[in-house]
Amino acid sequence: MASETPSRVGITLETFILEGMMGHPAATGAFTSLLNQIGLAAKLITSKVRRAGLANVLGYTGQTNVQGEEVQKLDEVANETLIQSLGRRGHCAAIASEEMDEILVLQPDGRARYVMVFDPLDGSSNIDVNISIGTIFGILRRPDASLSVSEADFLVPGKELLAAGYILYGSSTMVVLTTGVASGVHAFTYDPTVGEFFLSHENIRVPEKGKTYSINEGNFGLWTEPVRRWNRWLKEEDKATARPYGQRYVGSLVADAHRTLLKGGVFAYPSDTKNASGKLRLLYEANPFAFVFEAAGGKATTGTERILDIVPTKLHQRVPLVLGSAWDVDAFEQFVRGER
Ligand code: FDP
Repeated sequence: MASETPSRVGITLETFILEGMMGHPAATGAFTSLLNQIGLAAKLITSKVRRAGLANVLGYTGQTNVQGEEVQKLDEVANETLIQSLGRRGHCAAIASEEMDEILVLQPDGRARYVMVFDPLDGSSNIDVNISIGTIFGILRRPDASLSVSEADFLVPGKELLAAGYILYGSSTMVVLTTGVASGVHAFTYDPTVGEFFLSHENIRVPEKGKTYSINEGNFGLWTEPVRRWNRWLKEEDKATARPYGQRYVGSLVADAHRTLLKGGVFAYPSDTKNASGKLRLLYEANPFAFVFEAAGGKATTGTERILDIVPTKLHQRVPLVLGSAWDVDAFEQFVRGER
């Protein structure tokens, strides 16, 4: 009888990475070190996020607190924390951040073979109201490390990602990480009493079909007709397909996508008359999540094209994003094609 792989639940993120459990051929010392630096940044940012509510007590952002220090905006703090953590070991040649207009070179010589993209604090409009926010990241290998690092290193399709994931600052802090389909998607929950992330969700699989949809429905009047028809269809009654679907929308991509990953269903931020190319950013938001969802058996599309196939033309490019259970993403595409 074939023996089952023993569960790793309960091991620390650091052990998981060090033991090479990601199973990726590129998991050299440099790569694992980079992953560990993300774990460190997650600890540092979570400690700041957890104290964010106290900004009201200690001084509003942009003002001076009772100690006479300037209170920095939390997304800037998260950005700087990531830059410092990733710059420390010299494995990351450059970063592209949602917070910065241009790339930032961290290691100009050819020894650093990786670059990283991140959105340091996504869903920032939710900070002031104490609702879940997150950090999104992706790691790419430089096509040619002998050339000087440039924007071109970042303008590659998402299918080239070596690793991607996110940190969710929710009722607990969680790091969700994958190095692709072969290694699967794993989630680590933070225990603040010991200061460690422990493997809590091993090999996450998106349910094949869900029963919730997540979209800013206030944009109904701005959507294209196929998107409106899809939206009306979700609300019709049909036992066979579990409709009407329930509606869930936090307004923080990390929170909405994380729920969709675990429970199934569909998240959508389609293009509309206000955002002709969608609202979300290809490099920092759509690609890392598309990589995670595909590794977990789900799908991610613009409605007409697989997200991970898109060749970016600029760093801050926006893209329509629909991701979730394979059945639900297929249904969206069928509406766009006029097949339903
Ligand atoms: P935010 O504007 O608060 O930073 O990418 C930004 C984002 O949040 C996503 O996290 C979220 O999914 C989306 O925008 C929400 O947009 P709407 O407010 O237009 O629904």
